[in-house]
Amino acid sequence: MFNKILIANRGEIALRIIRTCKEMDILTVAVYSTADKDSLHVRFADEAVCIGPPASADSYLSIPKIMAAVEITNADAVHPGYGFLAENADFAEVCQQYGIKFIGPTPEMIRKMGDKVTAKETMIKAGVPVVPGSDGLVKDVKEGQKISKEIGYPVMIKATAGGGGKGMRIVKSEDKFEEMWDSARKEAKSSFGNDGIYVEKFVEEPRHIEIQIIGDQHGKVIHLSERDCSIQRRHQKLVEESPSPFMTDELREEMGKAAIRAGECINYEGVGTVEFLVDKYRKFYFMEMNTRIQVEHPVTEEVIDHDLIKEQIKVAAGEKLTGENYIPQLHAIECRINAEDPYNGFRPSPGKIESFHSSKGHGVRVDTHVYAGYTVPPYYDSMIAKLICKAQTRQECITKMRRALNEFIIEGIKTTIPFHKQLMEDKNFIEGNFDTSFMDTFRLNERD
Ligand code: MV4
Repeated sequence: MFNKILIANRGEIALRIIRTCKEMDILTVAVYSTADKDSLHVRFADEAVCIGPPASADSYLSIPKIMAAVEITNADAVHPGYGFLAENADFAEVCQQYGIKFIGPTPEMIRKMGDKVTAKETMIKAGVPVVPGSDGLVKDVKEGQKISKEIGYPVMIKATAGGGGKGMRIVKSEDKFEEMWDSARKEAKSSFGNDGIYVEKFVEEPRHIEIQIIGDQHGKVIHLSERDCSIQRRHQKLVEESPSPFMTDELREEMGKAAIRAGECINYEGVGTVEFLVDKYRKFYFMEMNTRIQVEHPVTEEVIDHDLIKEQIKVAAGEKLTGENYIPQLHAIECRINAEDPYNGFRPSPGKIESFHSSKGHGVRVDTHVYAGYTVPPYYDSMIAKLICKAQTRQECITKMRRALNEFIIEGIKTTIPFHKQLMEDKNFIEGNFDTSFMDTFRLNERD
């Protein structure tokens, strides 16, 4: 097992990783920018190293600075958390070269899944269903139009370096294709420095359902069931839950098998998520694979009663997986609490938290790094807490979430709590009647 892990991250996930390390008797090193000097991850780690000014590029995204911190503290592993360097194959490679274990998959696996066309080709080989579309990259408008005519409009233009909706366009008819193609290419070029484009059939009214997997270094891959992440806004997830209200035992069996095949075909090592689009007929299609621990991992932890960070560290240290596929026994929902004003287009609302009282009680979990008197810096992600509730049934879980939201007090800054309160009263949400377009039509009532 590792002696000392450096956590190359900040916020709630840095704290979350430190907690598990302590329970495993592993020493911890925090790294922090000057904006985070009063953060709890700095206080709770065994050691802390300042790695630079607030800008991420000069601190949490700086490979030389992180490696210098590894060197001076003599850490033998790095946990990247999510975001920042978590899916940076070059960083994983530098760790490898220095003999430091990057807690995650190999650089090759990260690269393969990071390029969407390569990922899709890999999935076809593994027998995982994918959305019908172009055979790899499309070279020009003419070829794109020819393929689109064959598969039928509407189609989606996607960037191979994409993710998070950048460089993505829906095209409804042939006469719009050229314009969409040009703008998608430009956006992909400026966002990723890569203008490789592919085309696929547009899947109507899809749900976003993802399967959590974990693989060890001995070729074993299991799945830990699904999370429904359809409640999103501009590709930012707001609420996640497990099981999906749309799931059936049969569909879980099929999607679970497909996700395991996806992992097995690349000898996947570590925790990962296979994202699928699921249409109204319950047909599912591979969308992308995330090669990291995700924000919403607690939802799975609650329904299967296992610490995923602990399992992740164990497989990274070479331990064999013992468990089998897990099926949810309870229901869990996570509400992301962001320092944003839901009444003003979810505009960021950094600043000083004057008072803070977190919800408590049976079946309530709050993962957060903030406290009364803490100042939310403007430089990073606006998520300040995750409120996770679990109960026997979805209905009870929603009822508990309403109760927990009502006792959460955060004063001094605006948060997304009022949005979550109204969502938990929404008829369509309660009935499980939603897809990824839910937020396009959801309207917040006036401030109450
Ligand atoms: C799609 C799709 C419909 N059809 N692909 C959005 C982010 C990127 N990872 C893929 N995305 C989508 N790909 C086809 N062929 C719809 C989306 C999509 C979406 C997917 C998951 C969650 C929210 C979404 C919101 C808008 C569009």
